[in-house]
Amino acid sequence: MPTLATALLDALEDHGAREIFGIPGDFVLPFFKVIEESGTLPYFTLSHEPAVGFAADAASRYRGSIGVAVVTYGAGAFNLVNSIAGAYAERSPVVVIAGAPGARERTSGYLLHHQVRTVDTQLAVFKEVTCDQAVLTDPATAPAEIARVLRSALELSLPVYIEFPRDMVDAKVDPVPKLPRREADAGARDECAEEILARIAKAKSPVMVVDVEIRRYGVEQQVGALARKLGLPVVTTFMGRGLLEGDDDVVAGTYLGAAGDPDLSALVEGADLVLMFGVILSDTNFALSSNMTDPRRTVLATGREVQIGHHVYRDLPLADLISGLDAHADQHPPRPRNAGKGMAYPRGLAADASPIAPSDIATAINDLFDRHGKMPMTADIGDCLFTAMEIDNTALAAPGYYAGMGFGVPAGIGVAATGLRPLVLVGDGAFQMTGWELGNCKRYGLDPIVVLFNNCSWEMLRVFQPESKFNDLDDWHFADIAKSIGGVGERVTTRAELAAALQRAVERRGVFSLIEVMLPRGATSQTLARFVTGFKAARERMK
Ligand code: TPP
Repeated sequence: MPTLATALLDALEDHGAREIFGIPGDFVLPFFKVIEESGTLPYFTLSHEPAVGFAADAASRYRGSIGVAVVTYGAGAFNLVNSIAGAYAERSPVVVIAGAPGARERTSGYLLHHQVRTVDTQLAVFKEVTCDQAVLTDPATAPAEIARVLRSALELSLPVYIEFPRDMVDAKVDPVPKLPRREADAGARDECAEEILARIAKAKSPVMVVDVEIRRYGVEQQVGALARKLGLPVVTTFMGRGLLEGDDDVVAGTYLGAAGDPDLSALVEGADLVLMFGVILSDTNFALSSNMTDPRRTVLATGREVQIGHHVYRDLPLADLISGLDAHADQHPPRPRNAGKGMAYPRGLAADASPIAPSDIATAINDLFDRHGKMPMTADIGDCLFTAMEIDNTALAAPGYYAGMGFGVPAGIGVAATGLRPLVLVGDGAFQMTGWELGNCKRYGLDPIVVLFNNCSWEMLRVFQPESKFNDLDDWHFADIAKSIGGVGERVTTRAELAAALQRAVERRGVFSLIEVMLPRGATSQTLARFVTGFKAARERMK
């Protein structure tokens, strides 16, 4: 009979986990020992729990499977809450495994260190930011509980919480079963697919809008193929940027409403039918839009539901819907192909002695991709994410909806842990929060390339409130610190230096590269400038 610790690790692997991120503490030390000694999954320890959550989230996004974050009771777990909140908001199935006191300790009469109000305060908090929870206090029921929460994580693509009391690690248990995926009712799936196809057949200018759930549910390729079959143009949302990389024949670009390419916005806003697949109906995706919530022209498939006009098909997973549409599509005459005109991204940076503007970074990266091939990316929230919209469509993990700072660097470490080499975009404010996690790259031989937008400013806030002096930050000379934490740092101030530093970084393997790009305060990418103008105009209209 396996122990609960080994059964849990085997179950994580069975359900698609490929690595573990964590920080130990006494309540989780016995489990960490098993993690290390069993060798079931490789583990990566980081410096601060928010980064553990971001790394697990990004690894999950890139793998299209569960991510794992292991932390200690209380002080560790509460440090993780914000990252898991972000994972919940952005539909990322991170499995939180939190240590906890054993049964005897719970009734000792003492307050336990790391305890807040009651012993179960931690569970209560995580109930708000996870979709299912299990507290492993009974060896007889623990395997079934683990199986249930892991299925929930995969079915709902949301974080789950497993509380692992430290006295349970060696309990003998049965292996954890893998529960079958619950599929859609075939009748509902077919009826829904037929209804949508009939609407497409009647529409004059239909368009498909896709967002992160198509990756979370592993149907990205199928959605691309369906769009091709139906002759529909596809746009990604802001949050969904990076989806369908390589499907340039169907992807017209990223829809940014008033902040984006006017032709692309007209394609979406002028459509008489908008098929939204896996879309988060958020303000960051659609605040600058005029009519994206009009039920008369929208079909919205999200969160295992499909809303058509004013009615809803419940419990209809996206994967079933897409396969239903594919199966029935042949009965409808194909439309003439309309893929939009595609996006043109800036190229050919003049490598001269001019100061660097944010959009120059996009140009330099596009040039780099032309020479060396595309790289996967992570980005933080800040102008760096808006600049990412000017870079070729390449895989991207970023907090485009939850917009929590500090994601970029640890997410890059999470992606590097999956075996890819990411390019990380981050602002100096966000780097101050989690940039030091780069010091963990050396131990694991990870070599992300980090492009740090140093404008000595919280520029995203300045654009909305230029009069406030609190948006001024000091110059921390980040590149100077890279060497002492095991990487190579370069500070660049001209376009020529930027292009050369990127080239050197891509050729340098085995250590992280930090390119600190000095930008004047007040300079933003063209995309952010348009976003701010559009946002302010929208706010005026709401008054
Ligand atoms: N705290 C968190 C965790 N997340 C946030 N989004 C904010 C605060 C509010 N906020 C949004 S953007 C921003 C702040 C403080 C400034 C970001 O600064 P920086 O990373 O330097 O990027 P820049 O805006 O200069 O491009």
